[in-house]
Amino acid sequence: MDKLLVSDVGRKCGFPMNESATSLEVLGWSRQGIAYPQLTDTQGVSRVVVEHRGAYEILGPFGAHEAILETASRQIADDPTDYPAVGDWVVHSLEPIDNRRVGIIEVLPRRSSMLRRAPGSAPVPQVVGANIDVLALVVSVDQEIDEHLIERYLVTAEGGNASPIIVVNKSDLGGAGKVRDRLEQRGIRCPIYLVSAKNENPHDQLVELLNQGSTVAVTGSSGVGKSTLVNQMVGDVVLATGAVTSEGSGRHTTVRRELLLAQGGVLIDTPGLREVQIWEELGLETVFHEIAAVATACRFADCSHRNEPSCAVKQATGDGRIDPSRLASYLALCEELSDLTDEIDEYQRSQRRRRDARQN
Ligand SMILES: Nc1nc2c(ncn2[C@@H]2O[C@H](COP(=O)(O)OP(=O)(O)O)[C@@H](O)[C@H]2O)c(=O)[nH]1
Ligand SMILES: [Mg+2]
Repeated sequence: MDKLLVSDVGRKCGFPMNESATSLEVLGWSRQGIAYPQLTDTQGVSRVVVEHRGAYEILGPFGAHEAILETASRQIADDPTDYPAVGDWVVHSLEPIDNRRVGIIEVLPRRSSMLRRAPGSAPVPQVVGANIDVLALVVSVDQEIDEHLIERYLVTAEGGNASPIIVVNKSDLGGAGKVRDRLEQRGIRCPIYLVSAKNENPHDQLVELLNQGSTVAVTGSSGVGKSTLVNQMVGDVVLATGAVTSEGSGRHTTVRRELLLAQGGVLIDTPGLREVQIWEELGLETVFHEIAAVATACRFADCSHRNEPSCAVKQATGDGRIDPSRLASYLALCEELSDLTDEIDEYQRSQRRRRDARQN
């Protein structure tokens, strides 16, 4: 593991070590099972902690730096998901490539990625969080629990290869057990923790999770207590180093880090994660396990569970084995995905037409 700590490479290059130097281990590397890349003497590996428009803050064995994409990697990045996102591990130059920012040469293959539709009219995906081990969806006892929204998050997590958990916050107000019972009765199978972010001590199971070196992304609606929870987990010591200063335009701007070290692990709190829109159907079967199990008995393999004859899912809903509200939630997500597929097809056709027109 020595190789991953502040290494001889930096010293050899005379690269100024800044005091934020953080080992990859501390940044959550070891749980991720990503192969360490071949590096030259003038390259390092760091993790993206904040993404700005076209620029990044990275943290690693060589300290905290502002970074931009190398020209060569900018040319490779023709798919929006090729660009670095918060949580990514990147290979970068040790020396600045303009007079202050280091250059990102490569984004290492991701173990997981949280996708949403990119802002703007084109139906293209955007990575809002990368290499997340656990997606913690926070709900609270003093806000209406929206099961459809919860299921949407669960599908996004499962589809992106992160393990979901549900955190029922503000348990000090009472009624948290009831929320858990309701979710479990509905058929939601992921771990559900009852916590109070206002407690002096953070919740044992969350601490345990971070202690294993996990990267945990926190998401949920406004007001459920995400910020309070993150502060509770992070504690004062790390918060003090939680801001990076950049001397960009001659004045000091404090940048909010979206990736924080906490309890031996890593917490990610990106605003983009709060507007997830499902992008792929991968997680549907896992989240709606009871529907998937029954659907194998439908007469048609591509049964949409709407009007087809001999639909086992409709039958199971009729005789109470499947909750009609779960089916509604499932069908709504299927319809959204099918609309998205149509939109992507149309978009790609128009792109092709435009390309052909240019060539003629
Ligand atoms: N009673 C109680 N209030 C909480 C708890 N966690 C957060 N709050 C309060 O809920 C409000 C919203 O919290 P905040 O962290 O800003 O929510 P966010 O929008 O999800 O980041 C604030 O007034 C917090 O003090 C909790 O565990 N118990
Ligand atoms: Mg907040």
